[in-house]
Amino acid sequence: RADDGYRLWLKYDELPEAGLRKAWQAQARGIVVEGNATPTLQTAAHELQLGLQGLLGRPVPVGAVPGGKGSIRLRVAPDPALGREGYRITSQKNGLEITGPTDAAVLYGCFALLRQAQTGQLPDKLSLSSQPRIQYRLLNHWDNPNGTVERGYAGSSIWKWLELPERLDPRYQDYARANASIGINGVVLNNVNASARYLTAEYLQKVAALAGVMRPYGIRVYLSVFWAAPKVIGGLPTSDPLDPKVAQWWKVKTDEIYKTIPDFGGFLVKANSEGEPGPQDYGRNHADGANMLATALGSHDGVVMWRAFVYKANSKGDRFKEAFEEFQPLDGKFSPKVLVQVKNGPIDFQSREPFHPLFGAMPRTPLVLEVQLTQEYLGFATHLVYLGPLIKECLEADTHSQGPGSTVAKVVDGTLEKHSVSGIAGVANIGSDRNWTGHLVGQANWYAYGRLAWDHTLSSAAIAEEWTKMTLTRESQALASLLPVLNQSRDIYVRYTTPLGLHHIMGQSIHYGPEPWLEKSARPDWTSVYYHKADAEGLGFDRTARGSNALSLYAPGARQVWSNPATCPPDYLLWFHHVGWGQQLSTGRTLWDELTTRYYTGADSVLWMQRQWEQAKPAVDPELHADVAARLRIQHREALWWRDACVLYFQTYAKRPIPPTLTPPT
Ligand code: GCW
Repeated sequence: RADDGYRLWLKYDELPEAGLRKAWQAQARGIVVEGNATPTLQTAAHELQLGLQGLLGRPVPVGAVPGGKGSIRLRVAPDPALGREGYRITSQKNGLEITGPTDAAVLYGCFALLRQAQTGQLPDKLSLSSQPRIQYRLLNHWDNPNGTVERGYAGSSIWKWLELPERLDPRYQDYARANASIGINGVVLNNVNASARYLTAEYLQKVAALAGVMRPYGIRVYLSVFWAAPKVIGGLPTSDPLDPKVAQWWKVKTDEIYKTIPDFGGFLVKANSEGEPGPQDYGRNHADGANMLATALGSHDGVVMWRAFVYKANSKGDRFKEAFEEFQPLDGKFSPKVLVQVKNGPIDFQSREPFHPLFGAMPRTPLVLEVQLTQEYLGFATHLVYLGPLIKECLEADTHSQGPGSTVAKVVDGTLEKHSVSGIAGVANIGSDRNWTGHLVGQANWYAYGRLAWDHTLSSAAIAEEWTKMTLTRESQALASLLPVLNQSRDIYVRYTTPLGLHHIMGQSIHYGPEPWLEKSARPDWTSVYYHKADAEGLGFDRTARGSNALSLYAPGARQVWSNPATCPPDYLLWFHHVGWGQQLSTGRTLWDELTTRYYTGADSVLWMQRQWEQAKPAVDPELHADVAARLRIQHREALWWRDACVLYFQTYAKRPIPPTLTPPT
């Protein structure tokens, strides 16, 4: 029986082990919803039923169980220890009970229970509780009204705008179910390079129809707004945030939105970046813009997420510093309904970046962490790259803003700076491909993002294991082959594309494949030479005091880790230093030898990934296995392309031979 990947990690095939199945059957003879059966509780019961029936291979009715024994009870009950969305699963005399302070919490508990069964745990003496550490856990879609997806590699948009609001594609519900199963509670439907169209009455009806599908799954919809909407669709001569007519237009528009979508989540804004309009067009700043929208939201339960990804042509500056310079001085100036959304690193979703210097530097502003699940710079849908380690690396980075241990995670979850709101955003990798994400392992990235948004203390490896067991196999030998592939894939990708802290040397505008030689572009910071700075002496961007001094943006404790080239971890070296080709590194090799070694061993590691994948073949669905195996062959071809392009190009500066150990005789 072939699998096309559509079901994601929610597979619910019958548990193969009779003992395990029996144990669960005894605990799951029926499902009882106690109290008021809200749409979300009904959804919870339905999802639990669907999952258990598949896993146990027999009907699990919703309703009272004769004799009472072996029922799973769903109950909303106040529980101060659980926040708003936390759940508790307990074993009681008559069976299992799933409780939480809200119906959405109970829904999360149902999916957690299913995960236990799917990953092969026994139901006996279950006692589990968990609550999310971050409040707003969002996916950001970069989807356009015409069905294209900016930086999307899995087909076209899943939102069929021309069919809405009348026709609801069944896929919307499957999307909502997948998100709810990992605790995602908000979805920005459209691209941050936004069309004003979404704010028209016509489109708000369509948005409302989608919101109706998401609502029972505890998911709210949000919109990205086009800053000049008051001009484009409002007929005003300006979109100056301090113009009372503009503010009034947004107020009226916001009220209209809430009339149409009562639980609307709020606005996401990209302003004055990459040519988008914004408050600076009128001499105002980001806080003026964000606060005006916050005022328009008024007493509605919604927020403004204002992006800090801003940069413009700046021939003398260092793009690394731009967002910091524009935003850090505004700390304390944003109204309470505003969160500032910051990418994980200062440049743009590179395969490895130092954490963004704004984390820890805006203690009076809640900062949303934005990570990118769509693999714009990480090989689109042809490279197997599990992003758990990348996201964790950022979350665990120590900003030192309030002494050691001031991690990005603690900034983002609000505990370090005592914020009552917190948020995280993942740029979605979802499209109309049957398997949703193009590359099967893209599903793992969607999954890992949700799990980390819920609980950033989970380990990336544990999440990979969960996902693999739910999606591919629970067979232990196969797991032993597959898990190292996932866990090492990101490091391998870095090695054959941008080792040692190289960044932004990919193909221009498409962002695919290597183009380190790019010297001319519309703007200097859209070239490659701007970033790698290769010359006869060496390689890398000097961001010390002798160079752009971007290092000074970090708190002393964090800065110290990177400031000395002799002690800077090699993975970050060329982010901060211009290093001589013959310079001996802490690895024992010269820069040139280390660079070439990483390119060569990185590309070779893709062959290792292929062998590992092959070993798991008997335990994995043939269709899924073949699809990934084919993509791994593309990945190897492209790893060689990266390796040869970069090594040969840098060699024109280094003028050194490729170490003979790396080029075995053919
Ligand atoms: O990563 C870059 C992309 C743009 C994107 C921009 C952003 C949506 O190349 O396509 O635009 O970032 O994050 O705003």
